[in-house]
Amino acid sequence: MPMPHRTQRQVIKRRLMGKEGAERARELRSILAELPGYRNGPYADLRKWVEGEIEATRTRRRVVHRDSIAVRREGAAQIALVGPPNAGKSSLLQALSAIQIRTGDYAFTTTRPVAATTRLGGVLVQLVEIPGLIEGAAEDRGGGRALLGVLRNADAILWCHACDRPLDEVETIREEVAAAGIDLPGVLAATKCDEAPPPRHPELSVVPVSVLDDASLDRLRDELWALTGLMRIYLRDGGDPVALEPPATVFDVADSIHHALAERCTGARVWGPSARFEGQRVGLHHELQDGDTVEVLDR
Ligand SMILES: Nc1nc2c(ncn2[C@@H]2O[C@H](COP(=O)(O)OP(=O)(O)OP(=O)(O)O)[C@@H](O)[C@H]2O)c(=O)[nH]1
Ligand SMILES: [Mg+2]
Repeated sequence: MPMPHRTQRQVIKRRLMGKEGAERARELRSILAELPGYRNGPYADLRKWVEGEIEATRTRRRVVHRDSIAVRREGAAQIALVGPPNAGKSSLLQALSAIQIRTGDYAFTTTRPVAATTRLGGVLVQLVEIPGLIEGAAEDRGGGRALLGVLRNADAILWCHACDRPLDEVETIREEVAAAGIDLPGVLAATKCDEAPPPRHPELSVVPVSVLDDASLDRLRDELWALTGLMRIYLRDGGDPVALEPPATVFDVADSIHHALAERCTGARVWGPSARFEGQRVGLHHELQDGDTVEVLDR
């Protein structure tokens, strides 16, 4: 038995208090997932309101704040590479994308955020190296505020830590990021793992990686995809998959291709994890899973 919708609205507002950007969008999505799926009445209105808020949050996130360094968003998600100087951030960025960027065996080779897109299982995702975060960054040391401003707009963080360095170095930076009120999902890339064994981390899952080892880079790609929290839906007629935020239905897939298709769509045939059998005929509101293949049916 769901709680009265008025109480529910207050609870929702309280949950959103003080949350902005990616964090707010995440909270809104989990609220949406918890709401009962009534089509009419006050609960349907509440759903509509939450959906509107998700859209508004998304738009706000694309507008870069004035005192931050602008990074134009591209692709289905944005993942920031954050770590101490010389941790191998630029080298990773280069290994995962097609860009040429300066790397160097000294600190602060990179002075401004550098963005590049990478393809993760057919979906474009943007990676951004956030350079030069140092102790005191949250109080604007080393121009930290502008850099943290860029980081605030990201969807997730790849913490970069060289295996041959003490873990404290990356922890100091994690503290600065936390002090700035930024709380994003993340994993730890244990870089230069050809030089020293990877560390354990009490909270973060650790991905050992070396730019000299392609297999380690492939594993990192898988972790990065998981970090986006998105799902890939393949289309029966081929081409790149579409990336959607879960939970996503057949309707959402049709809508992401074309609004007009969503209006005409009557359901789909589905192959993959969400199908009970190959080519199962499902309705508009069938919930899809990462890796499904869909043939949208229309009138
Ligand atoms: N052995 C080894 N060396 C690496 C690896 N990745 C990076 N390096 C070296 O580490 C040094 C620093 O690499 P960068 O990619 O410039 O590091 P960064 O984190 O971008 O550094 P800043 O921009 O100065 O903060 C360079 O000399 C790289 O060649 C790796 O996987 N293995
Ligand atoms: Mg660099």
